[in-house]
Amino acid sequence: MGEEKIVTTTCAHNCSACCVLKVHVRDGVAIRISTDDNVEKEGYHQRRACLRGRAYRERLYHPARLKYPLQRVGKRGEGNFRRISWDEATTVIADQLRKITAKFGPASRYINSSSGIGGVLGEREFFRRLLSVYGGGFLNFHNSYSAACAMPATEYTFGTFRTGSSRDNWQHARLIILWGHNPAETTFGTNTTYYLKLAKEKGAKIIVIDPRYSDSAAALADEWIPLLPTTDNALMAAMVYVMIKENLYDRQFVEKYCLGFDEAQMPEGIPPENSFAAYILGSSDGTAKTPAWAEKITGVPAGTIYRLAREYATLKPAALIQGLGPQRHAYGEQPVRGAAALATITGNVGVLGGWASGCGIYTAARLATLPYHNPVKASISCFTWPEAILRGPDMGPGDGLKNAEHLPCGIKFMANLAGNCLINQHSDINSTSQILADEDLCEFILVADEFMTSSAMFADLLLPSTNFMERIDIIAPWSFMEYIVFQDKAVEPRYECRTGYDWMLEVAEKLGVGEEFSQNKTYEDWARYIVDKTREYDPAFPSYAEFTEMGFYEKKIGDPQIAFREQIENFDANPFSTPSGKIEIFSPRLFAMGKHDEIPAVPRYIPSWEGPEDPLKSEFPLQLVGWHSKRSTHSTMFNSNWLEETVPHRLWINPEDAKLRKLVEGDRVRVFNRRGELEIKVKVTVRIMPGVVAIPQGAWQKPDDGGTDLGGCINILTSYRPTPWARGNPQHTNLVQVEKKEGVSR
Ligand SMILES: Nc1nc2c(c(=O)[nH]1)N[C@H]1C(S)=C(S)[C@@H](COP(=O)(O)OP(=O)(O)OC[C@H]3O[C@@H](n4cnc5c(=O)[nH]c(N)nc54)[C@H](O)[C@@H]3O)O[C@H]1N2
Ligand SMILES: Nc1nc2c(c(=O)[nH]1)N[C@H]1C(S)=C(S)[C@@H](COP(=O)(O)OP(=O)(O)OC[C@H]3O[C@@H](n4cnc5c(=O)[nH]c(N)nc54)[C@H](O)[C@@H]3O)O[C@H]1N2
Ligand SMILES: [Mo]
Repeated sequence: MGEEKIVTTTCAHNCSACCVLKVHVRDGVAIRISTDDNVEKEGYHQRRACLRGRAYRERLYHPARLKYPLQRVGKRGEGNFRRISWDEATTVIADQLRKITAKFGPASRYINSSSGIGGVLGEREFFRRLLSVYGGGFLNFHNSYSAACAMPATEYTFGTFRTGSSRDNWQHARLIILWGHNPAETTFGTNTTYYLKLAKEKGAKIIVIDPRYSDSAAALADEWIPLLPTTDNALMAAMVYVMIKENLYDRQFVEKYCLGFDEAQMPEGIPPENSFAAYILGSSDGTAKTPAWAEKITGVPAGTIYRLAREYATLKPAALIQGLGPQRHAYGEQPVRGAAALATITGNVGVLGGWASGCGIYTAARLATLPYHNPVKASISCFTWPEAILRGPDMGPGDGLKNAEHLPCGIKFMANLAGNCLINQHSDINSTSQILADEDLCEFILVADEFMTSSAMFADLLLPSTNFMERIDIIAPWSFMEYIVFQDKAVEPRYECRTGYDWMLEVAEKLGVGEEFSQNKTYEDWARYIVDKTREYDPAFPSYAEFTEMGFYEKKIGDPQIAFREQIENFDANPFSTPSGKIEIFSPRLFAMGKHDEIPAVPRYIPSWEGPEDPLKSEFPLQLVGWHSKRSTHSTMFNSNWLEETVPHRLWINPEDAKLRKLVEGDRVRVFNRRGELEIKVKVTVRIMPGVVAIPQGAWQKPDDGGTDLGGCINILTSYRPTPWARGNPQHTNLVQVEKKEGVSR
């Protein structure tokens, strides 16, 4: 038996964190995975990995891994493939690129949003480079499935989406509100719950606002306030109502830093009844947004709303930290603008222990990316790719198209690399499958993955990838980006699996652009390039040799970093980067869009389609939300039996709703609406409020012959109806019915 060696690396997937994985390797085989066991000391916190990273060996050695390139036989989407050689595979890609580019031009080529590889040397990054050196670029996308609404809503309010501060701020907060935020499962950067626990130890009260009693509520909260999904803005508006009526908001702060809170700060030329206060008091629409009004909509008792408003306005400083769940909804732009308004009028922006709210991105470190130049400027919202396939040339700026009045043609070449957003992670699987199956629409679909996912089933050509244990890369967490990690290679690639750069180089050579693509660099040379570029931004960053030896670089920040501190401390010299230089509670740019019902200029409660006020509720009475659970990162790891044992896939349902349907724990049910149907077992629990059910997102779709999904993938039920302004994904907004599956024993 050989010696055991330990290779230190980190997960590559998209949970937002980068924790320490120590891979114990003997005779080339990973025999165990442990994690950070360094001694905790002042300034050093362990970056301990969660159950997913610790369970990675099952994925690495999974018998179902893709082993060699596969080419489709039969109809697209049926899932029949034949084995081909890598030489054949790269020839097919080169031929298709040549043909489709000649026929339709560069804007017909699209690289789908994907998050399987978090490192900067991922397949998607290199493919962008390939398409920029061959054939004149590709159709861009903007937004993300993660924060489609949060990013623009935050930017329009504060002039930037970087509204996060460093987490050591929280120890100075007296109150923390986790609003639709569940970092105990979603992590939001390694150790976020650790910082929240520190804050609690120092005396902060923690309130969680979520339809579910989430793991974060269980682990951290002094109080859980359940509310019906899509109704956050009604609760927010009523809080503002209380603050105005009881004169609890920070008037001086509002007068100095805000646009359009009340009549006094409205921009010139806009009728004053458009102010936020006019909406709240009902002078513009005849409805005062009282706690009694909000109670009927949200399900939160008026008394609780009064108390919450008073607490948030008076326990200062206070941090209202929002997750991204509330914005993955039909009118997801509004809760983000609403929370930002609350943080602003309570004077919690730019102060130690406060929190500006909004999407809360915080970065200290900066990591370089691969170079590419894309001459195509047109960009679609990433959620709208099925529309771009179906009716690309008819899409215009009203459909979220940027930098173009229309597209020259639909998407004809689709590259889906390290992602599952063709099917599993995109909405409305049944209608999306039809679009993808039509070979006259999109002419070629290239997929690279480790497994036969539901997206991979639609590939014309399917490539087997290495996983992150089988290659090096450089990566940083996307939430609270304070450090950069070297992802070391632990074991050799299995079967015929290859890393993206490797096969793309072959494609580039077949297209006659090998040297332009590679610049004569090996894969590792590109890692060196990234380090050298990163050192240009940050001279303290180590050399490649030092970095790979240390495995880790932390950007030292010193005192707590506070977003907008400069603006608040010296406003005249440092206005906000909005057009008015102020925090735009009233947004003149949104007002100018002229779509006041769905894209209001001040944050508003908009009764949602498939929300609690939709008449469709008589047929589909339950609101269904998804959530990002600890057992997987999206669909990655959902095929792990180890994790299924730890966290079984269940529909959460309240005992009241279960009783109505004569359901008991573990019963198998049908969950359905007009878009589709799935089967799943139930967990009957008071951890979810009545009227709402929840299914973790990420389960693998497994359709039976009739199209019912036996895998329990929520996206068979979700809607493709983009949000009005961001054109984002409303994947938590759904009405469904739940029925016991007859004839099935538990
Ligand atoms: N373990 C794990 N961690 C992950 C991921 C993962 O897949 N698995 N994914 C990562 C990625 S890419 C992202 S974008 C983030 C996602 O992070 P989030 O978007 O914040 O995660 P969600 O679980 O969708 O939503 C957070 C909470 O919002 C609640 N919620 C749903 N609807 C509403 C509503 O209308 N109002 C309120 N107040 N609450 C609501 C949900 O019950 C949930 O507890 O997580 C990251 N972290
Ligand atoms: N209903 C609903 N749907 C959602 C969400 C929701 O909250 N509700 N959340 C949305 C969000 S926030 C996001 S970010 C998206 C995420 O959606 P995706 O970006 O599709 O993420 P994953 O499902 O993790 O898919 C990643 C794929 O990459 C593969 N992979 C992993 N490592 C490698 C590798 O090294 N090489 C290659 N080639 N492949 C690899 C995995 O096997 C997996 O198939 O989902 C969105 N979909
Ligand atoms: Mo995401």
